[in-house]
Amino acid sequence: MLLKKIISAVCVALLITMSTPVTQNSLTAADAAADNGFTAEEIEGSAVKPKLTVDSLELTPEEVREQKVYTINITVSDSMDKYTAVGIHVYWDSRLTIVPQDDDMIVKCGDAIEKLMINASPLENGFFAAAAATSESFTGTDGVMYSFDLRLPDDAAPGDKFDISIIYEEGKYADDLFTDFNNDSEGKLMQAWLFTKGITNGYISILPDTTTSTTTTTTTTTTTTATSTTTTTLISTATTTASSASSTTSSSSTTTSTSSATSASTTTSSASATTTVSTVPAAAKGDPNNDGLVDARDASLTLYLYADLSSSPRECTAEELQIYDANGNEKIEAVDASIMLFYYSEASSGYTGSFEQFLKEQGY
Ligand SMILES: [Ca+2]
Ligand SMILES: [Ca+2]
Repeated sequence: MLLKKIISAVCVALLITMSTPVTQNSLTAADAAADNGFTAEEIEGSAVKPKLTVDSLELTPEEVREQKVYTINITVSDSMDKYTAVGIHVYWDSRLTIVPQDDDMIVKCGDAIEKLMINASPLENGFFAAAAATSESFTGTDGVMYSFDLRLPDDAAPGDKFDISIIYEEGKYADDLFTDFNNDSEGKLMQAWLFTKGITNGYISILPDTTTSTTTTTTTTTTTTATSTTTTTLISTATTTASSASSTTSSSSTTTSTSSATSASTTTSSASATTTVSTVPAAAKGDPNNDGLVDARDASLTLYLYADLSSSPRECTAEELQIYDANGNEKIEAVDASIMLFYYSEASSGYTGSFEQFLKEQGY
Protein backbone atom coordinates (compact mmCIF):
# COMPACT_ATOMS: atom_id res chain seq x y z
CA MET A 1 0.00 0.00 0.00
CA LEU A 2 1.60 3.20 -1.18
CA LEU A 3 -0.36 5.36 1.21
CA LYS A 4 0.52 3.32 4.25
CA LYS A 5 4.16 3.46 3.28
CA ILE A 6 4.10 7.23 3.02
CA ILE A 7 2.33 7.63 6.34
CA SER A 8 4.66 5.41 8.30
CA ALA A 9 7.61 7.12 6.68
CA VAL A 10 6.28 10.43 7.88
CA CYS A 11 5.83 9.04 11.36
CA VAL A 12 9.29 7.57 11.65
CA ALA A 13 11.05 10.51 10.07
CA LEU A 14 9.72 12.83 12.70
CA LEU A 15 10.05 16.09 13.11
CA ILE A 16 11.14 19.11 14.92
CA THR A 17 13.76 21.54 13.76
CA MET A 18 15.22 23.76 16.42
CA SER A 19 14.48 27.01 14.65
CA THR A 20 12.67 30.04 16.04
CA PRO A 21 11.17 28.80 19.25
CA VAL A 22 8.54 31.03 20.76
CA THR A 23 7.57 31.53 24.35
CA GLN A 24 4.26 30.47 25.75
CA ASN A 25 3.35 34.09 26.42
CA SER A 26 3.78 35.19 22.83
CA LEU A 27 0.98 32.88 21.71
CA THR A 28 -2.38 34.47 21.17
CA ALA A 29 -3.85 31.91 23.50
CA ALA A 30 -7.37 32.97 24.10
CA ASP A 31 -10.78 31.79 25.05
CA ALA A 32 -9.16 28.56 26.14
CA ALA A 33 -12.23 26.39 26.33
CA ALA A 34 -10.72 23.15 27.53
CA ASP A 35 -14.30 22.08 28.21
CA ASN A 36 -15.07 22.38 24.48
CA GLY A 37 -18.34 24.12 25.34
CA PHE A 38 -19.73 21.35 27.55
CA THR A 39 -20.92 21.56 31.13
CA ALA A 40 -19.21 19.59 33.90
CA GLU A 41 -22.18 17.18 33.99
CA GLU A 42 -22.01 16.54 30.25
CA ILE A 43 -18.27 15.93 30.44
CA GLU A 44 -18.77 13.49 33.29
CA GLY A 45 -21.12 11.54 31.03
CA SER A 46 -18.56 11.19 28.22
CA ALA A 47 -18.53 7.65 26.79
CA VAL A 48 -14.75 7.78 26.32
CA LYS A 49 -12.51 9.04 29.13
CA PRO A 50 -9.00 9.23 27.70
CA LYS A 51 -5.97 9.97 29.84
CA LEU A 52 -2.62 11.48 28.95
CA THR A 53 0.12 10.86 31.48
CA VAL A 54 3.53 12.49 31.54
CA ASP A 55 6.24 10.38 33.22
CA SER A 56 7.31 11.34 36.71
CA LEU A 57 10.85 10.32 37.61
CA GLU A 58 12.23 10.30 41.14
CA LEU A 59 16.00 10.05 41.04
CA THR A 60 18.62 9.61 43.69
CA PRO A 61 21.52 12.08 43.95
CA GLU A 62 23.86 9.21 42.93
CA GLU A 63 21.92 8.61 39.73
CA VAL A 64 21.93 12.28 38.89
CA ARG A 65 25.68 12.49 39.39
CA GLU A 66 26.19 9.69 36.88
CA GLN A 67 23.51 10.57 34.33
CA LYS A 68 22.06 13.91 33.37
CA VAL A 69 19.76 12.98 30.45
CA TYR A 70 16.43 11.21 31.02
CA THR A 71 13.69 10.06 28.63
CA ILE A 72 10.17 11.28 29.30
CA ASN A 73 7.16 9.51 27.77
CA ILE A 74 3.68 10.84 27.26
CA THR A 75 1.33 7.88 27.47
CA VAL A 76 -2.30 7.71 26.34
CA SER A 77 -4.74 5.29 27.93
CA ASP A 78 -8.47 4.45 27.93
CA SER A 79 -8.75 5.62 24.36
CA MET A 80 -8.01 2.52 22.28
CA ASP A 81 -8.88 3.18 18.61
CA LYS A 82 -10.92 6.22 19.57
CA TYR A 83 -8.94 9.23 18.35
CA THR A 84 -7.72 10.39 14.95
CA ALA A 85 -6.75 14.03 15.50
CA VAL A 86 -4.37 15.27 18.18
CA GLY A 87 -2.74 18.60 19.01
CA ILE A 88 -1.08 19.17 22.38
CA HIS A 89 1.23 21.73 23.97
CA VAL A 90 3.95 20.41 26.30
CA TYR A 91 6.11 22.64 28.51
CA TRP A 92 8.94 21.93 30.94
CA ASP A 93 10.85 23.76 33.63
CA SER A 94 13.17 26.28 31.98
CA ARG A 95 16.18 24.76 33.78
CA LEU A 96 15.75 21.59 31.68
CA THR A 97 17.02 21.41 28.12
CA ILE A 98 15.84 19.17 25.29
CA VAL A 99 18.35 16.76 23.83
CA PRO A 100 17.77 16.05 20.13
CA GLN A 101 17.30 12.38 19.26
CA ASP A 102 19.15 12.85 16.04
CA ASP A 103 20.27 15.75 13.85
CA ASP A 104 16.96 17.54 13.83
CA MET A 105 14.57 15.33 15.76
CA ILE A 106 13.67 16.20 19.30
CA VAL A 107 10.51 14.17 19.76
CA LYS A 108 9.85 10.57 18.77
CA CYS A 109 6.38 9.27 18.10
CA GLY A 110 5.46 6.15 20.02
CA ASP A 111 3.44 3.05 19.22
CA ALA A 112 0.14 4.72 20.03
CA ILE A 113 0.31 6.98 17.00
CA GLU A 114 2.41 4.90 14.63
CA LYS A 115 -0.46 4.77 12.12
CA LEU A 116 -0.92 8.53 12.18
CA MET A 117 0.88 11.28 10.32
CA ILE A 118 2.50 13.70 12.70
CA ASN A 119 4.20 17.07 12.84
CA ALA A 120 5.51 19.27 15.60
CA SER A 121 7.01 22.67 16.31
CA PRO A 122 9.44 23.74 19.02
CA LEU A 123 8.46 26.18 21.74
CA GLU A 124 10.71 27.81 24.26
CA ASN A 125 10.89 25.12 26.95
CA GLY A 126 8.44 22.90 25.15
CA PHE A 127 6.87 21.77 21.91
CA PHE A 128 3.58 21.48 20.12
CA ALA A 129 2.82 18.15 18.48
CA ALA A 130 0.00 17.21 16.13
CA ALA A 131 -1.14 13.87 14.74
CA ALA A 132 -3.69 13.09 12.07
CA ALA A 133 -5.14 9.77 10.92
CA THR A 134 -5.67 8.81 7.32
CA SER A 135 -9.13 7.39 7.84
CA GLU A 136 -11.59 6.24 10.44
CA SER A 137 -9.88 2.86 10.58
CA PHE A 138 -6.30 4.14 10.98
CA THR A 139 -6.82 5.33 14.53
CA GLY A 140 -4.60 6.10 17.48
CA THR A 141 -4.29 3.41 20.13
CA ASP A 142 -3.28 3.25 23.79
CA GLY A 143 0.42 3.35 24.62
CA VAL A 144 3.31 5.78 24.36
CA MET A 145 2.40 8.74 22.18
CA TYR A 146 5.57 10.85 22.31
CA SER A 147 8.99 10.49 23.95
CA PHE A 148 11.73 13.05 24.35
CA ASP A 149 15.00 13.42 26.24
CA LEU A 150 15.59 16.15 28.79
CA ARG A 151 18.89 17.14 30.37
CA LEU A 152 19.10 18.20 33.99
CA PRO A 153 21.14 21.32 34.77
CA ASP A 154 24.69 20.76 36.02
CA ASP A 155 23.82 22.27 39.38
CA ALA A 156 20.78 20.03 39.92
CA ALA A 157 20.71 19.28 43.64
CA PRO A 158 18.90 16.93 46.04
CA GLY A 159 15.37 18.19 46.66
CA ASP A 160 15.06 19.87 43.24
CA LYS A 161 11.88 19.27 41.23
CA PHE A 162 11.36 20.05 37.53
CA ASP A 163 7.79 20.09 36.23
CA ILE A 164 6.74 18.82 32.80
CA SER A 165 3.19 19.75 31.83
CA ILE A 166 0.59 19.43 29.09
CA ILE A 167 -1.30 22.71 28.86
CA TYR A 168 -4.43 23.22 26.78
CA GLU A 169 -4.27 26.22 24.44
CA GLU A 170 -6.46 27.89 21.88
CA GLY A 171 -5.28 30.45 19.36
CA LYS A 172 -6.77 32.55 16.60
CA TYR A 173 -6.30 29.89 13.94
CA ALA A 174 -5.63 26.73 15.95
CA ASP A 175 -6.98 24.89 18.98
CA ASP A 176 -5.58 21.89 20.80
CA LEU A 177 -7.30 18.67 19.80
CA PHE A 178 -8.05 15.15 20.85
CA THR A 179 -11.02 14.01 18.84
CA ASP A 180 -12.32 11.43 16.38
CA PHE A 181 -12.51 11.37 12.61
CA ASN A 182 -15.86 13.10 12.25
CA ASN A 183 -15.42 15.28 15.33
CA ASP A 184 -18.90 14.14 16.32
CA SER A 185 -20.40 14.68 19.74
CA GLU A 186 -18.63 11.63 21.16
CA GLY A 187 -15.31 13.01 19.89
CA LYS A 188 -15.95 16.50 21.21
CA LEU A 189 -16.93 15.16 24.63
CA MET A 190 -13.89 12.87 24.69
CA GLN A 191 -11.67 15.90 23.99
CA ALA A 192 -13.38 17.91 26.73
CA TRP A 193 -12.93 15.05 29.18
CA LEU A 194 -9.24 14.70 28.37
CA PHE A 195 -8.34 18.36 28.69
CA THR A 196 -10.41 19.00 31.82
CA LYS A 197 -9.96 15.73 33.72
CA GLY A 198 -7.62 13.37 31.94
CA ILE A 199 -4.20 15.06 32.09
CA THR A 200 -1.64 13.83 34.59
CA ASN A 201 1.41 16.05 34.42
CA GLY A 202 4.87 14.83 35.33
CA TYR A 203 8.19 15.89 36.73
CA ILE A 204 11.78 14.91 37.37
CA SER A 205 12.66 15.18 41.03
CA ILE A 206 15.84 14.49 42.94
CA LEU A 207 15.42 12.77 46.26
CA PRO A 208 17.17 14.00 49.41
CA ASP A 209 20.72 12.75 49.87
CA THR A 210 19.95 10.05 52.43
CA THR A 211 17.58 7.81 50.44
CA THR A 212 18.46 4.53 48.82
CA SER A 213 18.81 4.15 45.09
CA THR A 214 15.52 3.62 43.22
CA THR A 215 14.04 4.98 40.05
CA THR A 216 10.26 4.97 39.94
CA THR A 217 7.61 6.12 37.55
CA THR A 218 4.59 7.34 39.45
CA THR A 219 1.28 8.80 38.47
CA THR A 220 -0.74 10.91 40.84
CA THR A 221 -4.00 11.84 39.20
CA THR A 222 -5.46 14.13 41.83
CA THR A 223 -2.48 16.43 42.11
CA THR A 224 -1.97 16.99 38.43
CA THR A 225 -5.59 17.46 37.51
CA ALA A 226 -5.66 20.40 39.86
CA THR A 227 -2.53 21.85 38.25
CA SER A 228 -3.83 21.69 34.72
CA THR A 229 -7.16 23.26 35.65
CA THR A 230 -5.46 26.21 37.26
CA THR A 231 -3.24 26.87 34.28
CA THR A 232 -6.10 26.69 31.82
CA THR A 233 -8.12 29.23 33.75
CA LEU A 234 -5.19 31.62 33.74
CA ILE A 235 -4.89 31.51 29.98
CA SER A 236 -8.58 31.89 29.40
CA THR A 237 -9.03 34.96 31.58
CA ALA A 238 -6.15 36.69 29.88
CA THR A 239 -7.42 36.96 26.35
CA THR A 240 -11.02 35.91 25.91
CA THR A 241 -12.25 39.04 24.15
CA ALA A 242 -9.59 39.37 21.51
CA SER A 243 -9.94 35.89 20.16
CA SER A 244 -13.69 35.60 20.05
CA ALA A 245 -13.90 38.87 18.18
CA SER A 246 -11.44 37.81 15.53
CA SER A 247 -12.88 34.34 15.09
CA THR A 248 -16.30 35.86 14.44
CA THR A 249 -14.86 38.00 11.68
CA SER A 250 -13.12 35.16 9.95
CA SER A 251 -16.09 32.84 10.02
CA SER A 252 -18.43 35.43 8.56
CA SER A 253 -16.06 36.14 5.70
CA THR A 254 -15.88 32.42 4.94
CA THR A 255 -19.62 32.26 4.58
CA THR A 256 -19.74 35.18 2.22
CA SER A 257 -17.06 34.00 -0.14
CA THR A 258 -18.42 30.51 -0.40
CA SER A 259 -22.02 31.44 -1.12
CA SER A 260 -21.10 32.66 -4.59
CA ALA A 261 -19.26 29.43 -5.32
CA THR A 262 -22.30 27.48 -4.25
CA SER A 263 -24.71 29.28 -6.51
CA ALA A 264 -22.41 28.86 -9.50
CA SER A 265 -22.19 25.12 -9.07
CA THR A 266 -25.88 24.68 -8.35
CA THR A 267 -26.86 26.13 -11.72
CA THR A 268 -25.73 23.00 -13.49
CA SER A 269 -27.03 20.52 -10.96
CA SER A 270 -30.55 19.24 -10.67
CA ALA A 271 -33.28 20.90 -8.65
CA SER A 272 -33.21 18.33 -5.89
CA ALA A 273 -29.46 18.68 -5.49
CA THR A 274 -29.78 22.44 -5.24
CA THR A 275 -31.67 22.23 -1.99
CA THR A 276 -28.98 20.22 -0.28
CA VAL A 277 -25.99 22.10 -1.63
CA SER A 278 -27.26 25.59 -0.99
CA THR A 279 -27.70 24.93 2.73
CA VAL A 280 -24.04 23.90 3.12
CA PRO A 281 -21.59 26.66 2.16
CA ALA A 282 -18.52 25.41 0.31
CA ALA A 283 -15.38 25.09 2.39
CA ALA A 284 -12.31 27.30 2.12
CA LYS A 285 -8.90 26.04 1.04
CA GLY A 286 -7.42 23.69 3.62
CA ASP A 287 -10.65 23.47 5.58
CA PRO A 288 -12.61 20.49 4.23
CA ASN A 289 -14.65 20.09 7.41
CA ASN A 290 -15.56 23.74 7.01
CA ASP A 291 -15.23 24.87 10.61
CA GLY A 292 -13.10 27.93 9.86
CA LEU A 293 -9.84 26.34 11.10
CA VAL A 294 -7.13 24.41 9.27
CA ASP A 295 -5.96 21.63 11.55
CA ALA A 296 -5.34 17.92 12.08
CA ARG A 297 -8.92 17.00 11.27
CA ASP A 298 -8.63 18.60 7.84
CA ALA A 299 -5.33 16.82 7.25
CA SER A 300 -7.07 13.53 8.06
CA LEU A 301 -9.88 14.22 5.62
CA THR A 302 -7.31 15.07 2.95
CA LEU A 303 -5.41 11.82 3.47
CA TYR A 304 -8.69 9.96 3.36
CA LEU A 305 -9.64 11.54 0.04
CA TYR A 306 -6.14 10.92 -1.30
CA ALA A 307 -6.48 7.23 -0.47
CA ASP A 308 -9.94 7.16 -1.99
CA LEU A 309 -8.78 8.82 -5.23
CA SER A 310 -5.70 6.59 -5.41
CA SER A 311 -7.78 3.45 -5.23
CA SER A 312 -10.61 4.39 -7.58
CA PRO A 313 -10.77 5.42 -11.22
CA ARG A 314 -12.55 8.67 -10.55
CA GLU A 315 -10.88 12.06 -10.96
CA CYS A 316 -11.14 14.71 -8.30
CA THR A 317 -13.56 17.55 -8.95
CA ALA A 318 -12.71 21.22 -9.35
CA GLU A 319 -14.36 21.94 -6.03
CA GLU A 320 -12.28 19.27 -4.29
CA LEU A 321 -9.13 20.78 -5.78
CA GLN A 322 -10.16 24.20 -4.51
CA ILE A 323 -10.49 22.85 -0.97
CA TYR A 324 -7.88 20.10 -0.67
CA ASP A 325 -5.06 21.05 -3.03
CA ALA A 326 -2.95 23.09 -0.62
CA ASN A 327 0.18 23.35 -2.79
CA GLY A 328 -1.80 24.11 -5.93
CA ASN A 329 -0.30 21.43 -8.15
CA GLU A 330 -3.73 20.25 -9.32
CA LYS A 331 -3.37 17.02 -7.36
CA ILE A 332 -4.66 15.91 -4.02
CA GLU A 333 -1.99 13.91 -2.22
CA ALA A 334 -0.35 13.27 1.12
CA VAL A 335 1.78 16.39 0.80
CA ASP A 336 -1.34 18.56 0.90
CA ALA A 337 -2.26 16.95 4.20
CA SER A 338 1.30 17.50 5.43
CA ILE A 339 1.06 21.19 4.60
CA MET A 340 -2.19 21.47 6.59
CA LEU A 341 -0.65 19.66 9.54
CA PHE A 342 2.49 21.82 9.25
CA TYR A 343 0.33 24.94 9.29
CA TYR A 344 -1.61 23.62 12.30
CA SER A 345 1.70 23.13 14.12
CA GLU A 346 2.96 26.57 13.21
CA ALA A 347 -0.31 28.29 14.11
CA SER A 348 -0.18 26.50 17.46
CA SER A 349 3.34 27.64 18.21
CA GLY A 350 3.34 31.33 17.48
CA TYR A 351 2.56 31.83 13.77
CA THR A 352 -0.28 34.34 13.51
CA GLY A 353 -1.24 34.34 9.82
CA SER A 354 -4.15 32.70 8.01
CA PHE A 355 -3.71 29.53 5.95
CA GLU A 356 -3.84 31.57 2.73
CA GLN A 357 -1.03 33.82 3.99
CA PHE A 358 0.93 30.79 5.08
CA LEU A 359 0.68 29.20 1.61
CA LYS A 360 1.85 32.43 0.01
CA GLU A 361 4.83 32.67 2.35
CA GLN A 362 5.73 29.05 1.67
CA GLY A 363 5.72 29.79 -2.06
CA TYR A 364 2.60 27.80 -3.01
CA1 LIG B 1 -11.20 22.67 9.56
CA1 LIG C 1 -1.50 19.14 -4.18
